[in-house]
Amino acid sequence: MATIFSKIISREIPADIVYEDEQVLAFRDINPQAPIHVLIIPKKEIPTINDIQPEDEALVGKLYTTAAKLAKEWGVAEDGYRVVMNCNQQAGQTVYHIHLHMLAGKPLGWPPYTEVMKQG
Ligand code: DGP
Repeated sequence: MATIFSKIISREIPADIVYEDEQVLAFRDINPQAPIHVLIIPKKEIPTINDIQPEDEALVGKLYTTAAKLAKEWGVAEDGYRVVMNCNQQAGQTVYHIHLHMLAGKPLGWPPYTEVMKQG
């Protein structure tokens, strides 16, 4: 089912897009929890982690390689960064189009959910 992220992919609604190729799109989160907070999404509509199929494995892997590529470009790869993907309501998923949160630019603390998931 189409979500707001489909409308970002199709440019029906604006977003601060930082990377795009044929398979993935990355844009800044509208409610950033860190100096760098981007969402990396597949262009293919996959609602949750539970819906990822074996044929999607390379595509999902690409979300991670895209995060690493951006981290290197932005100079945060060595200091470190966090990637998180929420699944369903108890994890705080609000948009049902899988997305990798990439957070960087400050100490993120531990456990991770104190920063990232308190909204949920
Ligand atoms: P999650 O809770 O894991 O489903 O994260 C959804 C994230 O999506 C949340 O951090 C806010 C962000 N978000 C929701 N709507 C929009 C939007 O229209 N534009 C942008 N850039 N981000 C959005």
